[in-house]
Amino acid sequence: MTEEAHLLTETHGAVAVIRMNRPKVLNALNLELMKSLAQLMEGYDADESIKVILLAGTERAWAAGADIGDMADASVSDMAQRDQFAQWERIKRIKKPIVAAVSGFALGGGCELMMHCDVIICSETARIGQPEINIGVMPGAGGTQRLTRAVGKAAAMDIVLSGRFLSAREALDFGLISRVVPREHWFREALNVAQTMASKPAVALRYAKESVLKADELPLSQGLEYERKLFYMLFDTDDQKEGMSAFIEKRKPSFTGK
Ligand code: CO8
Repeated sequence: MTEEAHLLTETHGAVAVIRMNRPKVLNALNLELMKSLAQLMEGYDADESIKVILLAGTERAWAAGADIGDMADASVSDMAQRDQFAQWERIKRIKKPIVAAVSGFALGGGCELMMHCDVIICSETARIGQPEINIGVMPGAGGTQRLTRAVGKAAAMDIVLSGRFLSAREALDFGLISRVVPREHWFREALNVAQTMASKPAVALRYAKESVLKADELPLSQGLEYERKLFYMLFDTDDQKEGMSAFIEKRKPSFTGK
């Protein structure tokens, strides 16, 4: 395990694990952490030996939001000059699947970071919310936009305007997260999900992620066209030939990622 500022990294086969590691402030997301996170993810995105990124917090907190201490005295121009959202844009552009392993608090910027991930595995202990309203602000990294697309207007208004915390079960019912797992297995289960995903053909994984994300951006007819083009393009890959031949020959496929 190596240490990179506030992040710890390790690899499990083709899964790169990044653990946020500011436990004293419940993994509050300061600029340094976000910069390192974007940089690490870009590195893994370019690394052929890595197929899936797993982002985790600690057992007590995934992340309790942006670092309030860093923002409390900031002026409008301080905030604009810091341009923290540039780091979030970098994370948005990662092409490989990102699995979130969430335990404990996922609040404010923490909830928004969770929503930047593709598959969200939560311990039953998770407490999820956008409590910015309680400290005089509002969500700023997608909490009014991605959340509304994920859960619909009525639930998003409830979450954002009340600042209340959802349980993992409630978040699952709202469609905000992918799975809830027992507290003692939260990391292991998320790693299993990531490792299973990493055994799939790499180009299909990448196009499938790209296509699902387009559903938030495009009208249905354009989204369907986009999907169809990517579907056709997969017939240019060795893994499509291998996957379909293996099915017909009743054997396990051996994917090369090409
Ligand atoms: N920032 C800085 N420090 C924090 C944060 C935070 N977001 N959250 C917790 N901490 C610190 C506490 O100050 C405390 O430090 P210390 O031990 O030195 O007093 C330590 O973490 C432990 O926290 P608590 O003692 O409060 O622990 P509790 O178990 O009593 O409570 C809570 C846990 C409920 C999570 C509570 O800490 C809390 O409410 N935290 C703040 C949650 C919040 O409001 N989050 C939203 C922040 S604003 C935001 O995210 C805007 C995002 C905009 C986009 C991103 C741009 C960068």
